[in-house]
Amino acid sequence: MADNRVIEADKCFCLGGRVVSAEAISGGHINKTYKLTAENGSEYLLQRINDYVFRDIDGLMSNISAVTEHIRKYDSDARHSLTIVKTKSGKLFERDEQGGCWRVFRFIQGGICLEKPRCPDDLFEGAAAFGRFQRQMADFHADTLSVTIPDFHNTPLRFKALKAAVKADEFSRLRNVSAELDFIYGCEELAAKIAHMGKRGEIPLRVTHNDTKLSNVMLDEKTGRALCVLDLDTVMPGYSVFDYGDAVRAGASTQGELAADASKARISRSMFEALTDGYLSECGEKLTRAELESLPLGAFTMSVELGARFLTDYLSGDRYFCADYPAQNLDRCRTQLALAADIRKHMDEMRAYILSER
Ligand code: GN1
Ligand code: MG
Repeated sequence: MADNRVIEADKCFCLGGRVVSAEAISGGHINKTYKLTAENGSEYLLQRINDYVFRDIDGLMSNISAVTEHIRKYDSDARHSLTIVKTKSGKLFERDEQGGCWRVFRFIQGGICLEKPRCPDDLFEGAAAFGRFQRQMADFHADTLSVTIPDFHNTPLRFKALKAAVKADEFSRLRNVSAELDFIYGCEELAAKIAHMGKRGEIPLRVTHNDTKLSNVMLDEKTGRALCVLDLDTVMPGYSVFDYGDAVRAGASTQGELAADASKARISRSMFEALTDGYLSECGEKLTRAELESLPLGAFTMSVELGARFLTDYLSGDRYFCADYPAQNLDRCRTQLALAADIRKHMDEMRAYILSER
């Protein structure tokens, strides 16, 4: 099935009759998405999965199937979890003649996804959805999941990759980045702490989402309440502090990832509090004391780690994160580092808030 033949999805998938309309949906950077309407009025999301980023599509789809079925044991509302529509031969996805991988989900009615919070309540709801996910998955054996991107949040390895890119300096960009490198290298020990705690078993390996930004949550368009979490491709074994930390990094900053003035990125107190309240209202009781105490460090680590990833990509010629102009990944890096510096200053206060509220 080539992209221009998506209406033929009815040949492979169990849909409500013929496809009568197909519309491309923009937004995602990784997969291609179309909304389909079938003859009987049922609506679906058809996606072509990016098999350059995700090498093990069988493992990825089995993960999503296992996780969504597990969630439905606790909450059978069809709007509260993604539902895979299988192929006519009972498979979770279909491979076309060109090797492209396709899958279908039921379309969730009356939902919206926000790129930015309109108010702190939106962040509360978004974080509550990820907290609920954490709570519902707490009794699921994380080690039965496939690892869809190996070493995704292995911070020490991200530092190693940066050092290799510095050494190679393939594009002679090193001369522009000395301040950024000094900052990142100065964070190395602190940013590796969670990885070490995990290795020593001081925090548990759990089922984590790994891409906990607000736009990956569907909210009810009328009530603004969270319906379900989306983009389950990076669901893998991981640490809750990174899910929380990535949500803070992405959602509670005063600046977006591409700030006009990167040096101005700060943590917003009101956004941080709303996000923390939302997340912990759902899973606070499931987290251990060590996890709760490490949440601010998770936010710091995610900012530094992503800063290091952007810088690595800048030095390596923008191979991973698409760049609209040559220094875009350097600008993205600078925003993350300014945010990391501000989080580091406020970690004690953040910890006090987290612990006093519970
Ligand atoms: C990538 O493409 P998107 O927005 O889903 C990246 C995340 C980063 C994010 C930063 C698989 O996510 O880790 O936090 O960009 N995802 C992958 O914008 O690398
Ligand atoms: Mg994603």
